Amino acid sequence: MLSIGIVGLPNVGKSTLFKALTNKQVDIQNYPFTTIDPNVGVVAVPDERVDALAEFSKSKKKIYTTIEFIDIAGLIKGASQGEGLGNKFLANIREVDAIAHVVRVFNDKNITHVHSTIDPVNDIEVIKTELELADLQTKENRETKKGKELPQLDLLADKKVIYVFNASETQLAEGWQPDQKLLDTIKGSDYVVISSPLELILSEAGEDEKKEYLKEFHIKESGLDQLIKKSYHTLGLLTFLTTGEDESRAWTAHQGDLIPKASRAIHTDFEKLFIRAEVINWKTLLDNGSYAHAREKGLIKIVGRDYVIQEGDVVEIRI
Ligand SMILES: Nc1nc2c(ncn2[C@@H]2O[C@H](COP(=O)(O)OP(=O)(O)OP(=O)(O)O)[C@@H](O)[C@H]2O)c(=O)[nH]1
Ligand SMILES: [Mg+2]
Repeated sequence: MLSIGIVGLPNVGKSTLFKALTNKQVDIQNYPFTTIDPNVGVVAVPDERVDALAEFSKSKKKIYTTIEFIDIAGLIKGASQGEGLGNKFLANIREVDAIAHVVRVFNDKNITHVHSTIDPVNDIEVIKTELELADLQTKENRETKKGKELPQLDLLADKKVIYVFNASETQLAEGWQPDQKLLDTIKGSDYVVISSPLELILSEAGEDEKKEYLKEFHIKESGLDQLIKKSYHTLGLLTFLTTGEDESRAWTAHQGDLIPKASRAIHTDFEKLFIRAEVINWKTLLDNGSYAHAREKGLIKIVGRDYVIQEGDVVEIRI
């Protein structure tokens, strides 16, 4: 399962975002270091293709892909020397696939900022330095344990980062975007601009209500949807699908994966046992009303082991 660790300074809205993403009850307070023990939650990735295919096949079950989010304690300058809560919590995100770095953009004098001023560039540098220092410790620890069989080092600085700029609702409605200095600081990483309290509202709203809010704030999709898309993009992932009477289901693969490798997601033996597959784009299948129609028109491809899986493919694997 894809996992994402949420990091940032204390009191920047990490847990508010986590709660909006996972709908879990967590402690959100207006003081630094509210979160001590990490919060862990799993979210089903909303996917309209699964819904449409389930209807098409009259599937008994719909199964989405999932993402795990881990919300840890805030980090401050000197955490690696034990400042604040130290950085021992970083161990909880050592194995994540990507880091969501929450950066405070909203200005609210009632909410304490540990540096007293809103300075996203500086805040990002502080966190990056702490992650690097934590990596140094990891390396040193390995040196002292030399001779022992150690698994490959999971270094935080090597992980892909998605920046989450937490803006106020007003900034969001006014179309806030990072300025050039900030863009230079994040060096081409993917980013999203959200308002975490608004995300909380969206996560609790019904479908119609949600649409109203999105319109009001001039945003195309919720922060969750944006964050998922950026995560897939950052990590070079794609989604393919299977459908039938039992279930319609989304699966994750890497861009460029050959179909036998991608089919490991369905069953680890499939990579070895794969013979051929029938493949059709989900939309093409739906537009043609039935497998039979699509087949008559020659729209279902029969592919071998050398086929590169594509976003939105509906596959039926023969083993
Ligand atoms: N005005 C405003 N307040 C916010 C926003 N996001 C979070 N807050 C408030 O900021 C405070 C801290 O939010 P949390 O989500 O607990 O922050 P955190 O980053 O998890 O903090 P720690 O766990 O202490 O590191 C709470 O009082 C939130 O209600 C925002 O976008 N605007
Ligand atoms: Mg928190």
